[in-house]
Amino acid sequence: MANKLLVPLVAVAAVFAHFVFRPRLQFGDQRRAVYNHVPGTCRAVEGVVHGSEDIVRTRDGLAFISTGVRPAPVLTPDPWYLQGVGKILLFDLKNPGDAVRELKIEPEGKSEGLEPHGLSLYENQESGEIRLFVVNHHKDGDRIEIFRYIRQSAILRLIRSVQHPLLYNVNDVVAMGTDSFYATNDMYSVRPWLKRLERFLSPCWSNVVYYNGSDAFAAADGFAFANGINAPPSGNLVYVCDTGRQAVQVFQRLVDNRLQMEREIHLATSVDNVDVCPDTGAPV
Ligand SMILES: [Ca+2]
Repeated sequence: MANKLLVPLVAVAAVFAHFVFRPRLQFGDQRRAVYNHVPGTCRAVEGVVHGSEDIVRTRDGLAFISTGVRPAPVLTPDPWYLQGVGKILLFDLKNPGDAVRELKIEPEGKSEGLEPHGLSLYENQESGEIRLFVVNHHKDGDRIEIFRYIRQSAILRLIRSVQHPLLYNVNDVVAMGTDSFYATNDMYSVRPWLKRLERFLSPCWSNVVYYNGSDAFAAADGFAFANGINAPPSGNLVYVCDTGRQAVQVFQRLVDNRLQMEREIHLATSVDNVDVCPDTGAPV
């Protein structure tokens, strides 16, 4: 009798474990496929002490680097990374032998509490203006900092700081104009223990928010973990990396700036940031 009961109990436990643990297993890359890429000769760039979460570069080869972001509370914090100080660094790809340099932020004092995560550039072809959009996990809440880069003095001058109730767990940003952008909220929960539960159960409550310069709304939702976001120069598509689904999702940008799913590119690995090929506009 006991054996007869054991069989259905094991079957039920197996189904339960499959649905409960699968999202966590996928996110942790335990089923990952490994591909061998040969990008060419690599060397470490001096001056980036605590790693980098994102890098963006101008058409003429200036790379802006975010460093000092702390590990998410759902991960086991590494004491080394907890010592990091938030900075924006600059690396000139035309002078690759040089080390990075830290960019000064104006007005003075605005660099306090900076914990930069995702980055995006907006380059005005006519005026030459370069704007850097920075996801900042400020101690008083997430925000998007919009800086103007002053090339002559290598300064980032703060133009505006965008806070909105819909920007609460921001991971990455893509500039669509001088003051407009899409941003990903990688999770819905804000409290650390709820984040752990959400990461574990993966209920797909993550979303993408559009900010039009004065207000924001959810442009797309239902992501397991919306991470990197980018757009081709044409601006008619938006690419979103869903780390939980291990895929890049391609969206059509509608006239009201909401996003409509066009296709999904499965990559069999936990995708983070996405770049854009400057020649073709394709995600890379
Ligand atoms: Ca990211």
